[in-house]
Amino acid sequence: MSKARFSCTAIAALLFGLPAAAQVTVTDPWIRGTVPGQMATGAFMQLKAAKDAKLLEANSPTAGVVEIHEMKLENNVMRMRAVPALDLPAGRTIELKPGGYHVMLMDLKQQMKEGEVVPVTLVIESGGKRETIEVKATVRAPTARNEAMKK
Ligand SMILES: [Cu+2]
Repeated sequence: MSKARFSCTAIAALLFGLPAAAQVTVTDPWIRGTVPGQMATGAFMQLKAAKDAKLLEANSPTAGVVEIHEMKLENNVMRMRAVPALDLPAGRTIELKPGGYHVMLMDLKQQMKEGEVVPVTLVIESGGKRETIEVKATVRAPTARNEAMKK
């Protein structure tokens, strides 16, 4: 009896989310497929935070090194560089997409084959608290663009 009551309390805590989570919604996570021997690729998704938050880092068991990158046109050349964090202002959809921000997966431990689902962990900071979000990213063809662009 007391055990059942404890379970109800535990479920209530889950439902009402204590302590308050950053509530970052991740939409359409995907990874660009690779060819055999390719050592790096990008992961893309849309992020929307309910409260101001930051994407601090990302991890994946499929990659030895994971960084958050931005792409910028410098002297007519597209260059990418690591950024220390990506701001997620409350209520705004931040798009990680080819040619823009992306999660860079390097030192790949496996080929990214189309149709596979790859776990990626995002480390989010909001209001001084850190939390991790588990994302399941679908591998698309090496030539894939954003889903939105196909529609
Ligand atoms: Cu990159």
